[in-house]
Amino acid sequence: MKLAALDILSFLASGEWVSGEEMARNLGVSRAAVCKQVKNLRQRGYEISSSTGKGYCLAKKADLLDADRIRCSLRTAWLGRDLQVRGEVSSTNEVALSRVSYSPNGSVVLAEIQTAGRGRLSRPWASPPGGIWMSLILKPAMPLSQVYRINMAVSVALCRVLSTQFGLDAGIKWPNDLLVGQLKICGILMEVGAQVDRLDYAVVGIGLNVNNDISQFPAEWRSTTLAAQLGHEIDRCDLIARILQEIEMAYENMERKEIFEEWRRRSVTLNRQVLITSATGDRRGRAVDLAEDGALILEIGEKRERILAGDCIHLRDEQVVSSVASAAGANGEKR
Ligand code: BT5
Repeated sequence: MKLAALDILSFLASGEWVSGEEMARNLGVSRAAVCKQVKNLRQRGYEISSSTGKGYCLAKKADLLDADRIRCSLRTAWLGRDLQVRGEVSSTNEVALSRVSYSPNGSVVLAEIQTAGRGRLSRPWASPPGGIWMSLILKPAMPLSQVYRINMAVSVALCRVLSTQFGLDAGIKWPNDLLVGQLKICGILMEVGAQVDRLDYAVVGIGLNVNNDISQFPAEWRSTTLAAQLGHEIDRCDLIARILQEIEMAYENMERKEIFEEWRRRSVTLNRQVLITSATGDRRGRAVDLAEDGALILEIGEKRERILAGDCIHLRDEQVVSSVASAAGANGEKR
């Protein structure tokens, strides 16, 4: 058998002392092979203590993205089974797009740092170390017109993780930002390829602030991180595995009405006064409903309008009383 670092890691994951001899015996390899993989793990940043008589102990789980550690916790059938972890890339979406033609459905690209992380409309996405910057390659057999279902499934899945795993009051700001309170913790960027009306692929980029430093982010971004919300750092490898599991579940049910209903229920945009900016101009009104195809139903005076795409700014009540859209640009709860 060829020994992999993952085999050793699964023994050490408990944080208990494990003897080299025990690992070697269980894995059917030599002590020297165990030693070599321990060295390999140390080079990857794991702090592994060793003691004569006791063996090895994973001293502290390093906050490093590691494909093997993610695989140790991964419970999915297909999502993330093809997993790439990179150090520094321009953008994981860009890497995923360059691999899309030969990658299987469910492939995932992750990076510690993005130097040119992007949001919608080519806006920048700040991606220092410590966050989860991840792109999923999905190839569903569906018409292009149904692509909004992927958006809904992914944002619902992420929201479930934040609320059930961490007890956070997370909500979805239309169309698919995740907020905790009024602060942006996560953004999603979907880039698709299609032929006529048939979807070839969707690359879904997820940017989740976890342990990363946001002190240098402009205040108007109104951002937060999981660590700031919880008061302690989070093991990103376990979290990635959990997120992929929730996404796989929601994705497999994305044609069901329940996903839409949950997306609607988790909306923090519904019933708010909003300013929508889009290529066709600005609209200001009350978000009175969300339609099954993801459209925002805006009530403007006596009229109702369906908004399919655009940027959404939540307005504070005093801005509703006062007038003009310019106030929203400067002082609106921008995210
Ligand atoms: C988004 O765009 O929210 C989608 C962000 C998707 C990022 C992921 S990371 C993995 C993958 N690879 C990529 O290159 N991208 C995806 P949008 O709604 O346009 O929001 C962008 C705006 O959010 C910026 O203009 C800033 O105001 C703000 N922002 C930038 N970085 C942020 C961060 N780390 N946390 C919170 N807000 C941020």
